[in-house]
Amino acid sequence: MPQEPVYGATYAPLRAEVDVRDCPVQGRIPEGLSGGFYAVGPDPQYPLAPGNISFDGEGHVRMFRIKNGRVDYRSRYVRTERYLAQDRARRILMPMYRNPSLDDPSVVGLSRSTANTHVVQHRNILLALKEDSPPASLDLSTLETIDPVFTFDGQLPRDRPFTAHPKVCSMTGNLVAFGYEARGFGSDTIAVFEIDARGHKVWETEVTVPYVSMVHDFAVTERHIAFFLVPLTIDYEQMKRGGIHFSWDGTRKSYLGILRRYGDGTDLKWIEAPTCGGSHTLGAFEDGEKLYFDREITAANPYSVIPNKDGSPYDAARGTSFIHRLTVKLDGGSSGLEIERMYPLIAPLPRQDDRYNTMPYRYGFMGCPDPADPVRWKAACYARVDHRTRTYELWKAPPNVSLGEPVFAPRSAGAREGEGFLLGVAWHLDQHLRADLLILDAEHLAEGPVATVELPVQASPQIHGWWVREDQYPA
Ligand code: V55
Ligand code: FE
Repeated sequence: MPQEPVYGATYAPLRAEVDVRDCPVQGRIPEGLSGGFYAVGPDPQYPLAPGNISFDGEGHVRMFRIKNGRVDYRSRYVRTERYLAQDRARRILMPMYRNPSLDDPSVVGLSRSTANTHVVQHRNILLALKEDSPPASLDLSTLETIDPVFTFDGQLPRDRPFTAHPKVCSMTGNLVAFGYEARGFGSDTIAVFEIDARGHKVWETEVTVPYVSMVHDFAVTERHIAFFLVPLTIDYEQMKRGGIHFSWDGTRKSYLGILRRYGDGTDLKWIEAPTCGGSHTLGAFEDGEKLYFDREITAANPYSVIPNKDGSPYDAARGTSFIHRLTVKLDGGSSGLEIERMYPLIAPLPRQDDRYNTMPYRYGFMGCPDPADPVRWKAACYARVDHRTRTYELWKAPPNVSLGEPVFAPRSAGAREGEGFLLGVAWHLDQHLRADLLILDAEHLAEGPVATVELPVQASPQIHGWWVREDQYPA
């Protein structure tokens, strides 16, 4: 059964690869909604080894392909090098999250990627991402794995990490990405780079971090790149004891780092911030004078599955995420960081209209518990926040429903910001996790789904998802 909370990611293993043609639809698929909703999550190929965490399950990708009012569903495991080796051996060969010291000797030198965290379209392929490795490339239509270690034609060395949260630059169309621990296991280097729409690496630089920790996401604006370092630090002692890669070290400060795009990285400034956690970017932009970095922030360790270094138990209240705006002057100084909580919504997986990844933007979308419900964990909602009015609109799901991270699908390539649909998966906790795809009008969320696409079974687990418009598929 899924862990709490009931909104956000659902981690219950499924293992079955599923094909359903012409899923039943309640309501009507909106006119003009054509494309694919892709998502991925960890779905352990074999039961997790004792002490291992859900973040280490093998990546299972799924797709709702929507066209001409019909919906076909398909899911496939990513055939990573790890998956294929374990499939042949019929057992786990890499038993601990990002700790290779316990690996079976037969897999030394293979990619450890689970490809389980995010999927992003790039040119004519789907990239399945795990932040410790290069992407895996998949066929957009069949979900077959094309290349388990996709190096952008040799431009990314096969031992280089690639973030699960690259951005598509709204102005250039470049895929802007980074990898941390870039110069080998435990290194304090982040490599930052851009791949243009023709697949060519057009820029790369390297910067150094104040301490080595999980750098899960970042911010890209027209002229700058920002990292927010939180103390989910590498823990060598824990790994020596056979544990996972990270623990939460609440004795460390957080840091905001800003550098210029297309520079050599020497202008990077780290600005100290109060100790806090959180992982995901909602949106980011600059206005010439200031940079604005909107992201979820927690008071302490955001992950129940990652230990606190001091041995204290996970604190759910201090681990909840709220959307904050980080504002900083772009005058090259290293002070004046402002951090403001924007909304009372608990929202660890916020998303924007992805056509605005690097630009001023107005709307955010997220799953969250009902802020008016005293039993906060029991009611799942989808919300749209409006930065112009600092208000939000909610749709509250029926009871016993867990909602996955939503994605925004524009009504058309040229639609206004936020004009389109919000898509998300609802797992029914009282129906053995049988799932529906919900389609809501993103400008009228409170009215609830305009279409509900029914699966006969559980949907595979999900962390993050991506929308591919019809015009983005290869001809
Ligand atoms: C996250 C998830 C991961 C991971 C690191 O949600 C961070 C954040 C599914 O694996 O490896
Ligand atoms: Fe993420």
